[in-house]
Amino acid sequence: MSTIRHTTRLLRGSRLRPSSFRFTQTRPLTTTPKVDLEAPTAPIRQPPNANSVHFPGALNSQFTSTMSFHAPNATPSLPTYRIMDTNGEIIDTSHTPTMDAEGMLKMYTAMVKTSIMDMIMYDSQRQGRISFYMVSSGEEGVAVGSAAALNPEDVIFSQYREQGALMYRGFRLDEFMNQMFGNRLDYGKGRNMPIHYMSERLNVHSISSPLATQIPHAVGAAYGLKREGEGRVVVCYFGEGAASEGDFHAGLNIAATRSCPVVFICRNNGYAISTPSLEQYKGDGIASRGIGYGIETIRVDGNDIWAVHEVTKRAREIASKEQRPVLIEAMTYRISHHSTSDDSFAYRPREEVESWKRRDDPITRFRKYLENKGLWDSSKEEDLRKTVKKEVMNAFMAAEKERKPRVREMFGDTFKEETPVLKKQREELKRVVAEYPNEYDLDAFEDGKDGL
Ligand SMILES: Cc1ncc(C[n+]2csc(CCOP(=O)(O)OP(=O)(O)O)c2C)c(N)n1
Ligand SMILES: [Mg+2]
Repeated sequence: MSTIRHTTRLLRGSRLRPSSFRFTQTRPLTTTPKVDLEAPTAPIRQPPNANSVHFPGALNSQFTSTMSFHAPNATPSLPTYRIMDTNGEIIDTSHTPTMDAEGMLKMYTAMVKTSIMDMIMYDSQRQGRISFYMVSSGEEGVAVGSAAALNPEDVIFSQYREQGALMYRGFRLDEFMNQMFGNRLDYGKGRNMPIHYMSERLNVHSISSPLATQIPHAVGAAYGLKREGEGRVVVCYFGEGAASEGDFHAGLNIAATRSCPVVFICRNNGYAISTPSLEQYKGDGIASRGIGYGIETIRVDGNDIWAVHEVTKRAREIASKEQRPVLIEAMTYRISHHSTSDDSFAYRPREEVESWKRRDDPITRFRKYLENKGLWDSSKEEDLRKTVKKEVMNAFMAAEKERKPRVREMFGDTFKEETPVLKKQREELKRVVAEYPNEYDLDAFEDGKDGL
């Protein structure tokens, strides 16, 4: 107890001055940080004859003389929130969406554009024109519905299957393509595999291959935004498989204990490559873990774009106004193979995939809603698809023709200035290239061999 009080005094005394912290946020701190350290002020005591627990680690538990282990299957599963059924009909009219037609069509266009880009890029990998791709088919409702509920200043950290969120935010097709071809216009300077997008302009951090590493990064950024005090929030996407990583647990616990304004969005799409969700965990999905960490949590039908939109909007409001984290578990289905390196029919029946595609595709569901409203029809659909295909192909061909970044770029950006060791390695490469010109054709790279 005395340790708690002593620590509290220490923290109060320091007031955590902004100058003692360094953040990766681009904006300087202009306002007094509004950080509530939430240290307990009163000593925690066990009053005589108390009927509830007052141990420092659990404050609201009643004593009982009935011995009962809490069996997970005795607790009802968390419900799944839904607004619109698979026919595009609103189930409960008290939740009728209020978005204007322009907003709805913007969401629909982003979904269709994402799915067309996915098809073309998947095929192009099969033709050997890009090295890798990941399709988000079946999950466009989660990415687009959530992105549409955010403010543009909110910061996004994503896993790799949320291209719909980028598309909605305004990441252009040429930007997608430049990254996938790793050409000289790629913001990542060709250093990453395809689909590792980033956009400083749109407040989207770089995707990173090792699973779940974005979660603690997102929480740290959210803590930075809390100190900035302007109400921006972080949105962090991840899959249910990534939630098995230690980073998930560390990230959620830090977010809860430090009250960080972050909305966690878990896409539970049924699989982590070949591992079905139900082999990945024994509990009630990912949502039950949020509650375990003391985080307000909701489970939502991820194929219902309106439900995703509404819960994200509310979650954003909680995170921003009340400065604490929220977890959304969006239930969906991965229609695509995991990636171009996977053949999912080796571990799941083709009929299962076909049935989801036919029964509950988020694009079809939203299209039915728009048609019911008189906002969409098959001729509009045909026009949109034709236009988007052309746009994707134009961006594709332009990016494919671009030169690759200068070869020396691969030595840059790890250190502020080139270190003697890196300089030696670069000069050695230059020497090898000059000695074996037939082995190293650098014509496809900007400035050719002089780019070293
Ligand atoms: C730390 C780490 N372990 C393993 C992998 C290999 N890996 C890539 S994606 C993936 C499955 C992730 O599943 P999930 O989080 O559910 O996302 P989904 O692919 O279903 O969208 C695995 C195991 C990795 N990239 N990083
Ligand atoms: Mg998954």
